[in-house]
Amino acid sequence: MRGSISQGETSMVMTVAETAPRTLDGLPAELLLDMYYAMLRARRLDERCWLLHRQGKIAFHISGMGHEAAQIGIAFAMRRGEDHFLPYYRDLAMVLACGLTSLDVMLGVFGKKDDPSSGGRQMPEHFSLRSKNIYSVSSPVATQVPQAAGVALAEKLKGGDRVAVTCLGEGSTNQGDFHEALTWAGVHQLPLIVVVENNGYAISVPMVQEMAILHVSDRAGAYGVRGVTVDGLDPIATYKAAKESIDIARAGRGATLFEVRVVRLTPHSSDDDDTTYRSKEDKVTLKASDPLPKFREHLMQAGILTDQQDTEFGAKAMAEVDYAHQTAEAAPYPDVEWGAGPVYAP
Ligand SMILES: Cc1ncc(C[n+]2csc(CCOP(=O)(O)OP(=O)(O)O)c2C)c(N)n1
Ligand SMILES: [Mg+2]
Repeated sequence: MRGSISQGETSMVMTVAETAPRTLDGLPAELLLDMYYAMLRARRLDERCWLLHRQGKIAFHISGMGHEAAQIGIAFAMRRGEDHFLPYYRDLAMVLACGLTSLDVMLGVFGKKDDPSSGGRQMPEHFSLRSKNIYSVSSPVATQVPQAAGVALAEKLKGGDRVAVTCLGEGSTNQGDFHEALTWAGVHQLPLIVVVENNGYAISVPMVQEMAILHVSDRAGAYGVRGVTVDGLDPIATYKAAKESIDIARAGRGATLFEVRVVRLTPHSSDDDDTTYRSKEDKVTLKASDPLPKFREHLMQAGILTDQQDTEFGAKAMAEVDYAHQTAEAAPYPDVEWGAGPVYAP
């Protein structure tokens, strides 16, 4: 497709890419396209994991669908691979953006020997990658929050300028670990961002039965840290708010309790049946909240993403997922003795 200048005047012909706006909402088009691709890639990998589970090829999967906009907004505001990141099980898009490859994730999902997170010892979605400062997920929820406070305190004592970012669900904020960590974050003004991915459910328990406040971030004042709530379905708003919080932490001005309002588009895990506690109407509303098509539409309307580019992105993401799936499926399992060994010690 060409601009309005006659095609004969080749020296003056401009492509759509050249005439397309180079910024949107104050952010460069290249950044926004990278963010969109990162969301798309995570979604395709996530969908493949569900298929593999339904085919009986993998034992378990926890999905991040509906959380991608929030996770990518935050990840892109970090110094990815350098800042400390202590994820939770739903952070697929974020660990991919911070340095795990699709193949790394698939090796973990299949429990194969070359899984970089644990050599097949941990459950799927117990991500880690030492070389990119991604710390191992532990199954007991919220344990990563005091660990992140400890990492942030160590960074501060060493005089470094890296921040620690950790994520958990809103239901998990009722664990004692969360309160202990936030208390430390306030007392020591730690370079820490505690991200609460609030999807309104803790497995089958709705938020009204989890806490008697509207926003998790309302708790921030009690710890002496900043509290922020952002629309986590909007990657641009999340990116901007995360950047501000990270800049403040990096400058030594303290921690933020950073709540993103998201949706969980799937059941809690591959072992859950959400039709027992979510209505059909609820599911329809959920689908309409999906952040991926919303962001695609936003970029297309602004002339930043074209149909052709979207098709290319889709094909690229599928090729990566196909490769990761096929390679991981064919890869060897660990020896039984190795698989039964500890996670942290070799
Ligand atoms: C200490 C502990 N208690 C209970 C569980 C079982 N469990 C796993 S996930 C989960 C729900 C967590 O909900 P939320 O924090 O809102 O995160 P979401 O799954 O919605 O992202 C529970 C209760 C656990 N893993 N650890
Ligand atoms: Mg939740």
